[in-house]
Amino acid sequence: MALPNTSVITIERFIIAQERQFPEATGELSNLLYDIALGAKIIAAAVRRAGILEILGSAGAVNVQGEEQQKLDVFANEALKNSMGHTGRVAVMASEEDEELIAISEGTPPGKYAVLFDPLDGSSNIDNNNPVGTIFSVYRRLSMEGNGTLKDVLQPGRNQVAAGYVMYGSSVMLVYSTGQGVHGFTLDPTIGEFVLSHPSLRIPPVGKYYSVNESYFGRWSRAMQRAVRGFHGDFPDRIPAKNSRYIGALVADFHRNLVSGGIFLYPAEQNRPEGKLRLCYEASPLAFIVEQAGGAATDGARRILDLTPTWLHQRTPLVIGSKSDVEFVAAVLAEGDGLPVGNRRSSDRAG
Ligand code: FDP
Repeated sequence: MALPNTSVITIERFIIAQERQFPEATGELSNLLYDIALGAKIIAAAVRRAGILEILGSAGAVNVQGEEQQKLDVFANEALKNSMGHTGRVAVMASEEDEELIAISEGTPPGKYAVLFDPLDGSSNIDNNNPVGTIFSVYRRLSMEGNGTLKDVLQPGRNQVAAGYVMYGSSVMLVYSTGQGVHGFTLDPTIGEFVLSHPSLRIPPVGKYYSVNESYFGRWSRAMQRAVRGFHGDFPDRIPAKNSRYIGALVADFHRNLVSGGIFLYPAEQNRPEGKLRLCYEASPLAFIVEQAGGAATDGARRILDLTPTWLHQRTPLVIGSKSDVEFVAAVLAEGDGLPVGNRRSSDRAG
């Protein structure tokens, strides 16, 4: 039997090595990232049990310890709050699951970071055993003392000092950036550690895939319809045709496109004029990651990282992924709604 490699680079070792490049660093951010990794492991363990709990659920919504089963997104939210709230590294938190700001635990001295998170993104996938994720975003606080305030969390995405996501898929991966490239770690369940598996990720400039919920096609602007027709191969002189992939879980769709090259879109549509995704919890952190990997993210026109949120749960249209693909969408949208949707290929017309 082959023995495991004893020189693996764990996330802790990697974070510490990165920190050493900055002699002025206090280690607080490193520890905060490690707190988040711990929260992710706790969530990962619960996600793995979710399928079986669902099956055993017919015996009643009570687990083996006789405790009432908690919904997984509520559990994930609590796990992250608990992994960060008592450490003295955080001044304030905000979660997609909470209407208001989350104050740090009483008796804990406030730290210098503000953390925002979407604890379980794509949670509707849980029932089908499909991947889900956690997304997080870290800012240095702006307020000077006491507990953090709204001003600390409503910062433009370009101010992030770190961002990342965890994907609970066939394996569990944590991908993060502190502004020095994007690095991916895979949870080795045998040792319970995230180990470096994808150092210095770069997204290809032109992607293989496009990911969008096309059932909304008829509710998009004509310009957006034209852009997506470009991905079908309707404008080969402007953009090569792509393959379609849509899981419907942002982290999983984003991760595939980051690694293999591609573009994810969640445009505005008639029923959701501001799109669906949240600027603070989804768009901004993933925009930080994608830019660090050489890609781009816009709301169709404006760079996501330049948008300053005015409230915690603000939504935004999102176009994110390989740089030239994102630029193609921006160029087509800039042409406006006046042009016809597209030149349908003769093969389409015949049908
Ligand atoms: P979900 O509603 O399952 O939580 O942010 C929410 C999100 O999933 C994203 O993960 C996903 O990309 C998107 O919504 C899917 O929305 P549609 O079902 O409208 O395509």
